[in-house]
Amino acid sequence: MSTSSWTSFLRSIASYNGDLSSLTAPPFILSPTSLLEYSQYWGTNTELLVAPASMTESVADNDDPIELTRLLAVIKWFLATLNTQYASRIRGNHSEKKPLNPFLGEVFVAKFKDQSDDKSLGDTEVILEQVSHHPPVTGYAMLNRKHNTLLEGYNGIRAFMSTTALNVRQYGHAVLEYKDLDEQYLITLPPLHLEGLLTGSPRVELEQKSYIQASTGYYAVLEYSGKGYFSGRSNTFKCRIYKNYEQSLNKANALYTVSGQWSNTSTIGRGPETPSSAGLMFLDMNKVKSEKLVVKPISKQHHLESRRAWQKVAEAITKGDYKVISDEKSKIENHQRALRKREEINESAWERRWYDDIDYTSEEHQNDRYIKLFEMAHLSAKNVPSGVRDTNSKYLNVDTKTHWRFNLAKFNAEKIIHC
Ligand code: HCR
Repeated sequence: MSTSSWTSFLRSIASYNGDLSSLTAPPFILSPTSLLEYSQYWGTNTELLVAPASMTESVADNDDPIELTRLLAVIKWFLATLNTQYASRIRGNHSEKKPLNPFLGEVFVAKFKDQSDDKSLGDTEVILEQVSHHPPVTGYAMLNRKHNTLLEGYNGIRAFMSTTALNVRQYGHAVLEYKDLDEQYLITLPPLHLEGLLTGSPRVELEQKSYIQASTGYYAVLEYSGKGYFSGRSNTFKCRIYKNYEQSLNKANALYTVSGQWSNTSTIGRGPETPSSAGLMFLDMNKVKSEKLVVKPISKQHHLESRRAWQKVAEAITKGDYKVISDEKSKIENHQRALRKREEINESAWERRWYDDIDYTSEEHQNDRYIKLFEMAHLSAKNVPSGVRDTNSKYLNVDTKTHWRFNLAKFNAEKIIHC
């Protein structure tokens, strides 16, 4: 990559604000992968994902309530997803690149195949759909039928530049459900920023806080920092676990604290602090098993499936052929424009395949279990950045509460596109 083209790219993003799709990037900074695919990483670690499903009283090995043991297991899984979503995906010589901007209705389906000897994990189906283009929003679901476990949610991003970093706020949330236990976990999505733009090697650092609210009441607060705050290391976090939200108002009430690097190792201790070097090993990311993602060959994919739809653009990006990239992208964009025009004329809207938009202000959703989780954690259920408190005055004038939710019945009835 030439220094001058990188510098001119940096100059072009210095004044940039908002929708990442409007950012014109030179070929060397383009990724051949659609942003839609990035949500697959919620499902990589099947063993950790399904572990809580079989944690009942009978497996308890200390005096902790089993509900607390399950929350700790959910936190293990969550840390492993942070690693795959934000770090291990670009390990080695790779750095973050600008992903392809998914079109409305684009889908990605695949399976994390159970590779265990006794096939005890079951396959995890990955079901992703681009439910909005402006602003870009992806609906995601990881479904493990063997363990009756479903992780579902949606994600939208807004970005703005500061002097040295691209700052990203995530909108949306995830809900993990162990259906046999009738237990749910609301998970908020942390803010992040891209470091290393000036040196040409962008990488993600998580920041501020994210929360996990269990339907059992247990509550976890994760605090993130990069080099130099908690320690001199990147990808550092501290996670305190409480009996409930109210207990979290005083850190001294923490039942456990887990700390370390979400991309490496972490330790656990009882109470509000963990000794930084001692402490009991909680999770060693190097030992976490990932299952293999199996995607249908492109020739067998539907034209709405990511890798088929973007095939020519992706090939051109790999070859660095800017003319073909731009021609093939234009074809997709023009087709999308024509579809939107037709919908406008027919006064119709693009029908989402497997996700519904749910208005939490409507009467029929007042007893919704997900709203209850927001209330338990004192989080705003409005359309505000993920993890914002319901008391945050900056967002009190936001009135909408529309959220995307996976519709399993629709997916089960799907006749054309299969994993
Ligand atoms: C910020 C980012 C796009 C969004 C990606 C998200 C937040 C998408 C949802 C996933 O669940 C988690 C996730 C992981 C990615 O790390 C994050 C991406 C990292 C970089 C990318 C930017 C748009 C890339 C910009 C490229 C530069 C050079 C301007």
